[in-house]
Amino acid sequence: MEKFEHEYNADQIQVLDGLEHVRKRPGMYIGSVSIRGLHHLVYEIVDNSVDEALAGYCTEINIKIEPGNIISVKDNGRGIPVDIHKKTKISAAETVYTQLNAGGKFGGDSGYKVSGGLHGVGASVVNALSKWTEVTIERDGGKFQMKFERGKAVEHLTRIGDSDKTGTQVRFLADDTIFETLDYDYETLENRFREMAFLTKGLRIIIEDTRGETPRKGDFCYEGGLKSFVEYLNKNKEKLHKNPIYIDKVDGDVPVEIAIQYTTAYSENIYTFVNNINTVEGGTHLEGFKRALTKTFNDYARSKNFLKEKDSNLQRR
Ligand code: 0RA
Repeated sequence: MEKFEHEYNADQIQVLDGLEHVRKRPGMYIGSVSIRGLHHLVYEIVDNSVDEALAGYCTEINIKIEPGNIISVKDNGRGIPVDIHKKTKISAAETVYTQLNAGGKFGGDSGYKVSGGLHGVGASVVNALSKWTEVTIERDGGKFQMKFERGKAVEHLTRIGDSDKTGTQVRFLADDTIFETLDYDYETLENRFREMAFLTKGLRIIIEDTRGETPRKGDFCYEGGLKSFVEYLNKNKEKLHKNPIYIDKVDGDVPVEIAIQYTTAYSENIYTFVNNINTVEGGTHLEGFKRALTKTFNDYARSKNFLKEKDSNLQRR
């Protein structure tokens, strides 16, 4: 294959420095180069599609683990913009995949972003840590494609055909000189994407593993959002009431979603998420919620005289 010779200007040198640093210190960008870091690559790419869903333009995300541990993530969003920057002559799409942090520049104002990831740095980090990356975009009546090797463009964005659809597909092979293993654990990914589907009401996420003899597949779409999540978590438990208590509200510019169901279990299970990220150590959001819930119970108990004047308040755990 013939490769482009091209001279780099100052901005592009900065770009190369950035991606080279990602390859030199991958842990700083994805936490580790163990299987956790490997899975992180997939989450970063899927987060971009989830952002497009949260902006209201994407209804379905298809994730595939292909033979050879190639990952494919395809969405039916608007497609990453393909227009060419006048000065740099580089497409917006290529910029997203080669500039650390460029994601937000193009995706920032498209509705509210509540997906986690590494705040838009995802795509270029994944690109830098992949042996190759291939991005296919459908929009504006065309099908466009670009290819990278270890973060560097080997084929700039080119129109390869017509299309009446819109969307983005990313395929990548993680770099085995960086990662300890390329052997994705299907169940880990499936659990994460089931959870993502619960957290993004109405979004359909399909994951397929076609590496082995018997392909595996998960197809997740929950119109009930967190209510469905709680029903799933409690499916084998004895419930004290049939329907979870469910709140889905926007307060100012803060969307809040809560689902609660009491069971006969002795231990409680509380999961909290902020911007789609599991906040395993809790935080002020959980603290405030618990305090408000306890106060509500106490106020109610007193107003109904379940708690007499001499009684002390119900205490939270
Ligand atoms: C910014 C603007 C527009 C689309 C996107 C970002 C976008 C990025 C990703 C990454 C993965 N899938 C994506 N889908 C969309 C569209 C702007 C417009 O059409 O007006």
